[in-house]
Amino acid sequence: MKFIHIADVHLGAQPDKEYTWSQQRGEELWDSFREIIEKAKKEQAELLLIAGDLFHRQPLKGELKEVNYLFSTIPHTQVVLMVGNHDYMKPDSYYRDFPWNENVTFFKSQELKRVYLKELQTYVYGLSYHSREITQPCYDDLRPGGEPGNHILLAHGGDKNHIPIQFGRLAAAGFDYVALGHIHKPQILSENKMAYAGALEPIDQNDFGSHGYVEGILSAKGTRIRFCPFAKREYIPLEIQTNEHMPQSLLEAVIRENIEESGKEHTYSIYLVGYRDEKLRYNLERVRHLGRIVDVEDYTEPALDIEALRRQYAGTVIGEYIRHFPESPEGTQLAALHYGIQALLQTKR
Ligand SMILES: [Mn+2]
Repeated sequence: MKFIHIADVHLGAQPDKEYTWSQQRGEELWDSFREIIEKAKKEQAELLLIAGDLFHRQPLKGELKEVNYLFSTIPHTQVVLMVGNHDYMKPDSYYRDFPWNENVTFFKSQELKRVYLKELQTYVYGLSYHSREITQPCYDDLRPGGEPGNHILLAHGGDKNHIPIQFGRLAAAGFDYVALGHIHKPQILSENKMAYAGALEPIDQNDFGSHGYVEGILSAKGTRIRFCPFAKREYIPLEIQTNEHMPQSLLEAVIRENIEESGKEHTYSIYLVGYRDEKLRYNLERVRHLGRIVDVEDYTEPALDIEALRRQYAGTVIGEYIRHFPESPEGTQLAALHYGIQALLQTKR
């Protein structure tokens, strides 16, 4: 049996608020979800597992209708859905009595339940969040039943306030697969047994790295899973090494080049590290306009004018210190010279 496991789609989120592309990014979350449905159809996945936080907040009725319509376009795929801490089931939530399409199984209760998907000879275990936080470790003592067939756990959480999980114990519980949601970074926690699919698309600037879904096959030989990158964009931290011979224009050229190389579609946080000309302060506002940039931080230090210091402090401890370095030091020697002089100047003060 072929399955697709997704989580944390966060429909309704508006990533990168205050940036010009924010609204478009919100649309992209929907596009990606639609494309996953297409994928399930094309790949003839028999099971689509959605491990919570499909929505970023309470879904509107129209949004549930849209999602349900999409599910109806894959009638040969069984969809199993739970809600997470973001879209948790409020007393007046539209989730409560929404009439799902017949290929959709929805975990309504906060108590752990088990459903049997007859055509797939598969039991799926799960619950839904009825509050923003659940601090009880609901999954730790869970064991699959002994009936023949596949036994899958669909779960959301894994931190202190969202169902803490003892991962080693859960991996050994005996499930054929544990499909996890909540942590946005995709990670296979137990080979072919247990994984966070991660957010389908990265949602905020700390969701670094590749995002997508988990694809798996359950057979008599056991379970096989792999992570498939799928997201349209990534958040990339970009460290730019500066030096005192790098004026603003050159800095901008270097950043532009880096962005072109890694992909203009991605969203960047830029960190400037190294030395800069003593008199220069980089214009970070200009840097912000070089691409999809959400953060620029300047950690550069002014390069000292060694020649001037050598003259000024001739015959003193500082002059002596400088004398021990070659004429034009590089790399660690240069760093040692700078840190040393700065320390000595500080002591002097
Ligand atoms: Mn969550």
